[in-house]
Amino acid sequence: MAGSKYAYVRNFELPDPLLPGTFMVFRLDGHSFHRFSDEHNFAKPNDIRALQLMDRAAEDLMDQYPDITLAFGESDEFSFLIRKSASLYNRRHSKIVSTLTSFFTSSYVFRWSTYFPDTPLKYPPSFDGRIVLYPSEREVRDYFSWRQTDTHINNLYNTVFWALVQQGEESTTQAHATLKGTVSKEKNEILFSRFNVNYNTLDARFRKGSTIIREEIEEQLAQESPTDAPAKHLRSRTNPHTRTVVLHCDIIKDEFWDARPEILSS
Ligand code: DGT
Ligand code: MG
Ligand code: MG
Ligand code: MG
Ligand code: MG
Repeated sequence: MAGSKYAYVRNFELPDPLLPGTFMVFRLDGHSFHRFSDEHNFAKPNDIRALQLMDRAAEDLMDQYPDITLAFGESDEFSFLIRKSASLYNRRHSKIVSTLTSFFTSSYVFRWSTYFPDTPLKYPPSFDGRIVLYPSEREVRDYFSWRQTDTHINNLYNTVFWALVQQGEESTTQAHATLKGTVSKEKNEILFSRFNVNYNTLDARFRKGSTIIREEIEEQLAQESPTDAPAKHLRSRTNPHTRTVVLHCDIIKDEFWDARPEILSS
């Protein structure tokens, strides 16, 4: 079948395969959510509705793409681990990034009113997406440790900052100055001595972010550990034998990974 005389332009579309046999980490992040969170009156420092909506969109994405074995989210971002053997869209880079980013975004909008029943969307939110390839389990572990450490650093800062502003009656400029150069221990001390808050007793969702795993339904019931305290179980729409579970637990230490070898195994 001969194409039209214009069809040669197709040759300018170059293949963009991702290296086989490597872990893909797909991360998306809300575009200009500083503004979006202001315009939609997100609570400071953490809006539970906004965080739960992010978790829900991430669960929708995991349900749609069985190659995702793990997700981790904080603030306006989510990271997804795609198994190294995945042949998803023939590992075409743009196809994967654009389709997954689009699906997450439309789920976020689709479910908005469930989490924000009294707050109409003022304009369409968008997310950026990227994929980074990692050759071994070590880098994947370190990647997720990096994100959870970031969650801790940001949340501690934001918690003290908004306590100084909302309860300490400091201006935002003063609060920034108060915190400038302080280490974690000093931030914890400010929270405790001035606001009677023990940081370690704050909601684990805020301190540890959201980790989403996939579990077999029967097995999971038998193995449920009280320390994991699953916040929610969502039965898969695409595979009725599994469900996603949102956890707010440590993923830096070995324990989490040792208990779930399937996350990294294929
Ligand atoms: P970007 O990602 O470069 O397009 O710019 P932003 O503005 O999205 O910046 P980013 O991603 O570094 O920081 C996330 C912003 O989202 C940050 O300004 C705080 C806001 N945000 C995220 N979650 C919450 C929340 O639960 N409550 C409030 N008040 N703001 C939040
Ligand atoms: Mg940014
Ligand atoms: Mg952002
Ligand atoms: Mg962000
Ligand atoms: Mg098409």
